[in-house]
Amino acid sequence: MSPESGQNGEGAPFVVVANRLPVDEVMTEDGREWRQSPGGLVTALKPVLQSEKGTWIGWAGGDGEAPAPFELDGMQLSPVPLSADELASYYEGFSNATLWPLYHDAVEPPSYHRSWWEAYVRVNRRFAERAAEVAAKHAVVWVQDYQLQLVPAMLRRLRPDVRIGFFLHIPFPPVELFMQLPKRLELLDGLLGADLVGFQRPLAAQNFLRLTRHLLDLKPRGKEVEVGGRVVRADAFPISIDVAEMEATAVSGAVQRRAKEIRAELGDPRTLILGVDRLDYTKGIEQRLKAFRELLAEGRLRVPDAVMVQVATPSRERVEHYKALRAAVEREVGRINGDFGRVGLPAIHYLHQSYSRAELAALYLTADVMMVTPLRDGMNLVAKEYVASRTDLGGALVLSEFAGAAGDLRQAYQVNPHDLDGLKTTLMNAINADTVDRVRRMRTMRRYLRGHDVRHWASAFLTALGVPQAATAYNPGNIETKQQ
Ligand code: GDG
Repeated sequence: MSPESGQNGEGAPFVVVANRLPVDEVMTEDGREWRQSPGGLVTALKPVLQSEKGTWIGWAGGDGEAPAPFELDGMQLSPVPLSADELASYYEGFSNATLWPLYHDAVEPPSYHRSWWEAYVRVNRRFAERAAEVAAKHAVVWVQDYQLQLVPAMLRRLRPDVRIGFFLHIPFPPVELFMQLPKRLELLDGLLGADLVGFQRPLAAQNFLRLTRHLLDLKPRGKEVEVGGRVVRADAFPISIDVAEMEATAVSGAVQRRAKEIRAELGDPRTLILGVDRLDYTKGIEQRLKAFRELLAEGRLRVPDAVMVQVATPSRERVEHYKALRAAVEREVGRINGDFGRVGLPAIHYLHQSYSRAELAALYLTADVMMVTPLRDGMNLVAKEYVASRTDLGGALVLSEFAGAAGDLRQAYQVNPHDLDGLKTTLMNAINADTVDRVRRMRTMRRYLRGHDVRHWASAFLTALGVPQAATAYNPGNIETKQQ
């Protein structure tokens, strides 16, 4: 066993296993150093990692050899290597061109290749073996997301003493779709290695339990199913964001000033419509653009009164469907600006770039209407960030009913993004809503979010997994839930 080994009473009592480590390597004057990457997951897990001296296992970026284990801000980080071939087959291939489309209602056709599957098994085994090495006796291991669905069963075979949780950040498909997978039995078996399988929405947990009946003839009861003499529990734990951090960013003087500046730079429009997404075919960017174009064509919206900003963060650029999506979106943006823009006054500002958290917050603050229109989305954190940033109770959220977030943000202007006329009407309703209605909706959603932030999510999951320390690490009494 390696020096990291915990089987003899040393090692980590709490282990997170995720495709990515929560760090980025940056160049500084003194050379390279690691910085914590932004994002809710690390914010949520850090308190337990710190208080439990826990270890996070994941890929550190880059191909070839992985860096040696290191510590960052009280978190032990254990990098797993991925070769260039594995990045293409395990990550871009099986994870992002097979599982990702299939789990999102097959909105693009999934591709099946045996070599991708072989790489997926190999990489999952590597992660499971590392977890088996670093986990202390009776440790709690929390595995994250669709890239690592085989890890729970692999780890259980290596270390039957540990408690295993798994959380799926994306939707879990209905039985009929899952059945397409050539390796459906192996994947289901992988997940059933966990003691607790967490999903974003209750429907996903139900899909999973139904699948155990359909494929394995098991007899799920309520939220539990017995398999091999063990009980596996499946339940919903809707993820959230660091609400306090988002609020603090939004109220800072610099962000407030930047929000005004952006508005002025856009020509002080009466209505500013915003979209912020990874450039992904699940996000419904094309539907949103089409709705905007038709409203301009019908004269229901006019440039420069109304302006749209679409941030489309570069994503998975080597995967074919993503290349095709980029071409389609850019063609549509070009068409809209060609038809409706004026010199110095484009109808839509399209930004295929990554921005700082502060710049995103400034955009949220100045947007009159935020459009979040995915065709299918596990949760959608952008919707929650927009609501959290609006401490002024301004703005309106148009939200697809196919985003997990629709179950939490019920007062949003909800919409079926496939129904173009409905999308246009809802967008106009959001634009023209009276202030009293908009404020009432925003206040209710903000109140909900404040009581359900990302720490609440982690604490709920770990408590259900039977980790009593979770409650102490989060000290919920200290989390501010003041109403606003
Ligand atoms: C998956 C599931 C689920 C975006 N552009 C920039 C930037 N972002 C940030 C957003 C937000 C995050 O990325 C995107 O999160 P989403 O939830 O919206 O979507 P996915 O990336 O698809 O996430 C999703 C999530 O996992 C968590 O479980 O909600 O359903 O698909 O935080 O703000 N951040 C910065 N610059 C950008 O340009 N800094």
